[in-house]
Amino acid sequence: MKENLKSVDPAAQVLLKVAGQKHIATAFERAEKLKPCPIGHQGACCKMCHMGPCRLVGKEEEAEGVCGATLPVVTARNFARMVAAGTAAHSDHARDLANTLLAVGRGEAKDFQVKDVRKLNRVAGYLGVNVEGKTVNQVAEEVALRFLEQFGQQKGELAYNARAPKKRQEIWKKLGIAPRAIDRECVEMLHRTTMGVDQEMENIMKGALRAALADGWGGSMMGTDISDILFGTPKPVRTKASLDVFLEDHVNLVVHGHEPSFAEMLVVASEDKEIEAYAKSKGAKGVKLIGMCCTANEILVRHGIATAGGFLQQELGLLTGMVEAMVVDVQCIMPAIGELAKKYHTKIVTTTPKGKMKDAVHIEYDEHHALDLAKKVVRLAIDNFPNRKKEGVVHANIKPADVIAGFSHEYIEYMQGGEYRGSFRPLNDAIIAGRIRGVVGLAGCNNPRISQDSMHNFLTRELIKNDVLVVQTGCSAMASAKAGYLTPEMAMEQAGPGLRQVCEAIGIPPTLHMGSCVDNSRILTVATAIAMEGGLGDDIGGLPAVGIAPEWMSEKAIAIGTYFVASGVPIIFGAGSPVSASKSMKELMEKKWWEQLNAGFYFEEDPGKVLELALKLIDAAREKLKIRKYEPGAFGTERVLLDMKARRGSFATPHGVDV
Ligand code: BF8
Repeated sequence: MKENLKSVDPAAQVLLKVAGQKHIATAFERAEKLKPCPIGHQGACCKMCHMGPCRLVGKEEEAEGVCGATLPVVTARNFARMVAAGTAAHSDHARDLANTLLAVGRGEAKDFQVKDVRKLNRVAGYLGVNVEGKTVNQVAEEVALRFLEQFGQQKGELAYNARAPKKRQEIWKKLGIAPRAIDRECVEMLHRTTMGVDQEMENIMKGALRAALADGWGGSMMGTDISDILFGTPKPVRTKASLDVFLEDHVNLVVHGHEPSFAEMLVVASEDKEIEAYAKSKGAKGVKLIGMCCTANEILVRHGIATAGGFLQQELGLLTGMVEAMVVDVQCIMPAIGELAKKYHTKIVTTTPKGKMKDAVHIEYDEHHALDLAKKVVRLAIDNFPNRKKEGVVHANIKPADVIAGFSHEYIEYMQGGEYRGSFRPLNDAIIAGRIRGVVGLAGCNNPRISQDSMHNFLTRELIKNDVLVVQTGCSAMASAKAGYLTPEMAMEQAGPGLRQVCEAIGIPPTLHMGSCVDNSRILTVATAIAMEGGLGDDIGGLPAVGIAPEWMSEKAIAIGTYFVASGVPIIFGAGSPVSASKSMKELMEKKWWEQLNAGFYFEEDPGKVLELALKLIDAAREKLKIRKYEPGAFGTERVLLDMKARRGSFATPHGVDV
């Protein structure tokens, strides 16, 4: 690992050099100049009231703030609030989607239709909505209303809790952490962590587990399902990933953020014939839509739209001087892009009342007039094309990597038996036989305090080499995409022989891009399917599976990590621990949670140790399941490289389209 570099992405390195030459500071330099506050970094700063903030760093567990709150209570409260915020972010995203589905069902959002009726009907089943004798739109309306109830219902539990294995549901009930309603869990967590309410570390963390589950099996799972219903369930598509996807002779329009609805319409608008003609009238050959962050993942897995990368690429993208407009909505949008854009001709367009930015153009998105608004934004970008300064254009001149992405739960199932006999049997058998050692969900952000992509790339490479199937989402998937690990050719070359054989037989690459961060819920669905298939226990807890977020930075990542642990998947986070101030918290998360949840939450910054721990946890799970001990190289060593041309049929989609 080249940790001394700010980024291991060669295109990012070129743009960082350009930033230096132009004396433009980016997050990379700001992170160098501004060291993290050591007190807050460890979770030891309490600012829940105005008697403080009380700084408890370096103190014993018994150290108290003015009110008497101890170090474990303070760190637990800080952690729980991160979970609540992360859950709120994913779930508010889902709420907007549910309202869009409602508008579609009622015929009020004419530019959208239900694209996956089969998924709508399956979801209706989960929610207890009878579909007999109803039109697609009537079902969509009822499903949307049922989804909206999940936020504020005053009785019962979340409907999707029932999608988890029975054993897991019993664990949640026994511990009192089965989520009831999404808003309720977020509100209760904020209440309980305010001054003078919950004074017991373990109880606070139980609340955090419940709030996190309201994200994983609530907001995030709803977000994924509604997006699939409205915009289509992903199946493999081929595209490109790099800071070099901008085209000099095109209008470059970047869509950045998280919610997919407006992005879907921008895809339609940018391909419109009239729009193309308008672009030509301004001297461009057409409009190039480019994704960034999780919106990129959404339109990448459904439409094969190229991505400029993840969180740390947003400033670097603008430094190419080729971005006519960057359309943003919510989450992970750096305020710094506003000032940076002013140094170029780039227009930043905000689209939601929830997220405005000084000096940005505000064009508010409304699903009732989605396509008209999308065309308005694309025209704004086109009008800005003549303002691009030719002399300011920078190409990284690094060939963009090919990417194959779009591995939904449905597609993985389809690949293991076809349209009518899809199952997880082949995957389970391969794990039982030891061909596949285990599964790792590699997810989460980039963080400028870590050499960009270094840990993601190192772990991807080493895990597949060790016969571990890697499933990826969010900025982690972007890191693999840019490094070329999402092409079967390259990944197969690096994969261990057992994993390679299985991937060859099933027709999937060893690194599967499953979507955006809300799509971590797809991993929960896959884990449930593996548990229910048989032969590997009857719960998610105990599977030879681990989740890793090696370069995390967002509260959303903390919520995700926590819901995975609550669901039975051990989790390892790099980039420092936000609870390191308290030994009791470490003890709870690494040990006691194993007794209660059959999983633990670890923080480990050393990449080699992260790998070692992940493999150790996988091997321990194998031993407990009494399945064959993993032996490296037991399944032959010949390098069977996947020839994409010869293998084209392997990536046939359920609808018969090759990629
Ligand atoms: O939700 S991985 S930096 S972009 S928070 Fe943000 Fe982290 Fe990227 Fe998407 Ni997820």
